[in-house]
Amino acid sequence: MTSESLVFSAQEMTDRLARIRSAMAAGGLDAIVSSDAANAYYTTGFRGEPRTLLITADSLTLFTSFRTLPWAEAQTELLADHIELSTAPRPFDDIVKRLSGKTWNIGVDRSVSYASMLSWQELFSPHALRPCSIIEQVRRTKSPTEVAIMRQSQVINEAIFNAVLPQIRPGMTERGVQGLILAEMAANEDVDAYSFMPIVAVGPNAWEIHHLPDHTVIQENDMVLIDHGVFYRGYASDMTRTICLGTASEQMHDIYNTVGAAQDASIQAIRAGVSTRDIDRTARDVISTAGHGRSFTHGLGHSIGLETHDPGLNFNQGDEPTLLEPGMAFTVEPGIYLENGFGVRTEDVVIVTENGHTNLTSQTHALIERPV
Ligand SMILES: [Mn+2]
Repeated sequence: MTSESLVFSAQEMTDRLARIRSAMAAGGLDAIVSSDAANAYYTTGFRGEPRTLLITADSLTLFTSFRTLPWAEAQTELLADHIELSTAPRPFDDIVKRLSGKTWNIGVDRSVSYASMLSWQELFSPHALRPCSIIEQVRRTKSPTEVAIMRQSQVINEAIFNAVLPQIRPGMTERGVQGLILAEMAANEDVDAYSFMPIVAVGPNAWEIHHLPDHTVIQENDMVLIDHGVFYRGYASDMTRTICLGTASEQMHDIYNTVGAAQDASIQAIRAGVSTRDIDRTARDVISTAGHGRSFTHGLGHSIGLETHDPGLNFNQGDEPTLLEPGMAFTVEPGIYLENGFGVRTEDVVIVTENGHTNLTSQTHALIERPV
C-alpha cells in the first residue's frame, strides 16, 4: 500500500481544497463531480480506481470500491478529517440523493462525453450540470513541493536521454531508437510510465510534429529529433533535443542556432505578469527574422504537470492569452521544420517565479554531433 501523496504536507492538501472551493464559489458552482484521474489525485491523493469525487462547500466525498478502500484510506490520510470515503455501488445515484433543498449548479469534468452528459442530465434533473475546469485551473500554479517533484521528473528523463544517446547508430530505425528509450524507462523503478510515446523523427519526418516512429533508417549525418518524457510521482517531464549522427552541415548549424536563439530569447522574457502570447511572439520574431517564420508551425509550448499537456495555457497567437503567474509550469519548444529536409526542436520545462523563471532542464542546448 503506497502513499506517495504523503510527500505533500497536510497543509498543502487542505490549501488545495480551499482554493478549489473558493474558485467554485466565484464560478457560481455548488458542487463539482469529477472522475478524472489527475483531478482526483490532486484533490485527495488517491491514485486508484474506481473513483468519483463529490466536492461541495462543506464536504468532500471519494466514491471507490470495497476492494480499493485500504489504498484509498492510506493515500488520503492527510485529509482524514476532511474526507468521507464511500463504497456506495452506484455513486451517481448516491450523489443525487444528497442534493436537496435547492436547485444545485454542478460542474462536471470537461472530458465527459456528450452521451454521458445527456444521461446524467436526466438523472440529475432538476439540478443543472455544466462542464468545468476549476480543478485544472487551480492545478496551473504549482507549489514548491510540486516543483521539486517536477524537477526530479525532468532529471530522470534527462538521465534516460543520456543513457540512450551513445547507443544510437546509423543503420538503426526510428522505431529501434524508440525501443531503446522505452527500455531505459522500463528499467527505472522511479518511473511510473512514459508521459507520451517517445517521438523519434529522422530528417524530413520531423515535419510531422508528433511523428510516430516508423522503420525509417538513420543515415550518417542525419538530424534526429528526440522528444520524450516520463511520469514521476504522477508528474510529467518533457524534453526535446535534436542531434546529428555525424557532422552537421552549415545549414543544420544555422537552423539549430536560430531555434536556440528563439528559445533563449523567449525564456529570458518569462516572468510574472507577461502574457503567454508575448512569450510566443518573442520566439516567433527571432525565427521570422531569420526567414523561417512559416516553418514554425505550432505554439511555443504547453502547460505541464499532472498531465503532459495540462489544460490551461495557450501560446498560439490566435488563442486567448494568459498573464503568467508564479508557479505556472510550461514547456518552451520552438522548432523549424524544412519540408523536404530536416527539423529542429529544442524543448525545456520552465517555472514562472516572482522575478523571472527557473529552467528545470539542465541538458545542454549545444548541438550534439556524434561522429560515427
Ligand atoms: Mn512538449
